[in-house]
Amino acid sequence: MVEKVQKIWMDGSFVDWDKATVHILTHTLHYGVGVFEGIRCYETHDGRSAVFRLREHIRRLFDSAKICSMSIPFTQEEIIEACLETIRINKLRECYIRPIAFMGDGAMGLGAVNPTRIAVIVWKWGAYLGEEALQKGIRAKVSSFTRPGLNMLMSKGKVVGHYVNSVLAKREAIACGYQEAILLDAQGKVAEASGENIFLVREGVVHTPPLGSPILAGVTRDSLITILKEDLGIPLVEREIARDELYVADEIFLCGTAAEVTPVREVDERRIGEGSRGPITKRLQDRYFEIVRGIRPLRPEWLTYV
Ligand code: PPE
Repeated sequence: MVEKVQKIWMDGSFVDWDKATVHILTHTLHYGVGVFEGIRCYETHDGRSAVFRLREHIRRLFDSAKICSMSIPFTQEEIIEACLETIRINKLRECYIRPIAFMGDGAMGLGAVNPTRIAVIVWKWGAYLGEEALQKGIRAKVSSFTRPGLNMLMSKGKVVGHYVNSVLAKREAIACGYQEAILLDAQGKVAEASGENIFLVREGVVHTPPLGSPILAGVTRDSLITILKEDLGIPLVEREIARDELYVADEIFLCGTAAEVTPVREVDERRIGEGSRGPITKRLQDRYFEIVRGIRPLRPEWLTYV
């Protein structure tokens, strides 16, 4: 259960947690056209709180809205400020931030264009796949569900309805005793996990599917690519990946705002590498946490202090 906080920002003002409700005819509830973000705020080493790559997440929220032909009745700056204010008013040192823009009620039917509504919710969210997952890695299953192709759903948008595919894959994986699902695209190439981008390591080189694949352009993915190239000097290739390349990888890890950097120790009953967190995964994970917590102030522009 999500632990309640005091206030939620809705359409420009704060409302009590229990009053942040919508009408049953909310268009997005029926047809899935809404867009959202997931962002983390960390307590940094000096006790101040900072939001990781807030500007990039809000840019993507507006990009997702544009992809869906939705207009958001606020500027990006206003939504950035709403996120920061929501953290301040609820006095949270660390939290997950969920901005969501949706079509309100009014007209029904697919052609209806109701005014866009927007809210920002914050709550405490610990390790997405568990603390142990970060240390030891998870077991994953290649899903029986396919990631929709590039012209089926718009993969660069973080759109409410897209998550039906992710939820089906995740539920199947859990029902089969795994922690996460890895989805292939319609051509059988590796796409991404249900809520994370995916990387593999082989012979010291890191590989990840390109943005031309039907994957979300993850902010964490982009951060890790930058860290690999610019800080760690580890070679990185963005290219299409076949399913069985996963089976013979030396290391695999997933990344996302919620999942952070999570090692994968097994895929479809094949042990990956030594069956534990690999050395490159560990270096990248350590560096990621040092950056989000401001311990290594290499990229101050990535942190927005609350
Ligand atoms: N792919 C998908 C499908 C996805 O949902 C996410 C984020 C990512 C990749 C990674 O993107 P980024 O967070 O920008 O690095 N998934 C969010 C969903 C969490 C949830 O269960 O809700 C997240 O990590 O916040």
